[in-house]
Amino acid sequence: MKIGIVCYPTFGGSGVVATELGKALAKEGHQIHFITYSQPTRLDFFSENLFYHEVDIKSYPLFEHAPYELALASKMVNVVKYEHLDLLHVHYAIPHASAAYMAKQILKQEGIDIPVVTTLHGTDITLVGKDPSYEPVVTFSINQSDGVTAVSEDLKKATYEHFPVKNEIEVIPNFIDLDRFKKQKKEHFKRAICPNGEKLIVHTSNFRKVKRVEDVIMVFFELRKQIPVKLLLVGDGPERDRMERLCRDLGTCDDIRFLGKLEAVEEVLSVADLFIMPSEKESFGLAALEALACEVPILTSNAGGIPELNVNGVTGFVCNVGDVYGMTEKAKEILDDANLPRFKQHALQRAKEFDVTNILPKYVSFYEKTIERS
Ligand code: GMT
Repeated sequence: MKIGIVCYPTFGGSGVVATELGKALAKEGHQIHFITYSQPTRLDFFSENLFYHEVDIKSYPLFEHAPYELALASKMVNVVKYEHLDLLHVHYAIPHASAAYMAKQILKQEGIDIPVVTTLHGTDITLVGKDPSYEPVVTFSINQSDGVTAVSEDLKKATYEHFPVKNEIEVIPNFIDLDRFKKQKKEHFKRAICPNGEKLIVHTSNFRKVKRVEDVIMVFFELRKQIPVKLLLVGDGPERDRMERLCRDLGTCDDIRFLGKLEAVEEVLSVADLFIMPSEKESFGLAALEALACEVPILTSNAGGIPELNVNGVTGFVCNVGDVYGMTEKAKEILDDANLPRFKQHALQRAKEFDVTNILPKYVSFYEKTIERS
């Protein structure tokens, strides 16, 4: 198939999933055309089946905000027309699904019927999408898509709860490439960070409020009173300054390192003993799956779709959002030498269920079904 993939090209989970999906499809022989405003972060290798089309956003003194959606729709029209695409797959509803609808209508005038698949990722539904300033357009464009998928059962449920959506939504969970995300030998790195055999905790996120990074720090603060631990915080975002201040106020700076944005997050995960994801909202929790793949148990909140990934008591523990003391107790249980090897083993076993080779066929058959129907 010839497939156009539209996504955010940044570090965010939806862009990562879209890019990894395109790469995996290309390896299977499909021709993939990425349509984004800059080169996707994970689009890091050459393949005769991968193409990248940059959306050219023209600015003009009249525009306070350049109309990205129009530039994107125009680019979609041209790529579908000249590359003879079979299907457009847009990741994250805003504004990709509505731009795809516009492109579809324009192409219809020229006798081309392009099927559109929309994948809902989370905040496009649970946070931004349900805001009255976007809701009517989001509802409309989901209903106009020829196929809709969501990355978890919880997100599917949330979509039906928040929007008058009539379309059938198919759940296709996120996936992981176990060839890339696997435990690597990085003992020297572990010794440098934990010279006295401390247990190492890792958190990665985009440091937005919804990630509750302060809970990671507070769990660490409580835990540090009881066992020797160190904390690595990977990523960057609006909350980072506040979190650095919190570490200073708590006097924990010597044991916490802020690493900023990292390409090779799997190298850090390879030396971790525990991954914490205390999010307020999380449709799937791709970062937690990346940790599991590197044999790291996960301590998570029970938000959104996380419990569909984290098997309570097996791959880690699931606690109520904001339950810092409960999380501290569970962290201690996981990090106990009598338990840790078992949790690590189960982490890898669970990650294998989400291996790209298991999930890719679900997308391929969804595409085939959608093309056949339209
Ligand atoms: O988590 C974010 O803020 C980024 C966001 C995105 O759209 O890039 O992530 C969402 O999509 C990921 C990939 O499907 C999911 O793993 C994340 O759980 C989801 N984030 C939220 O629901 C908050």
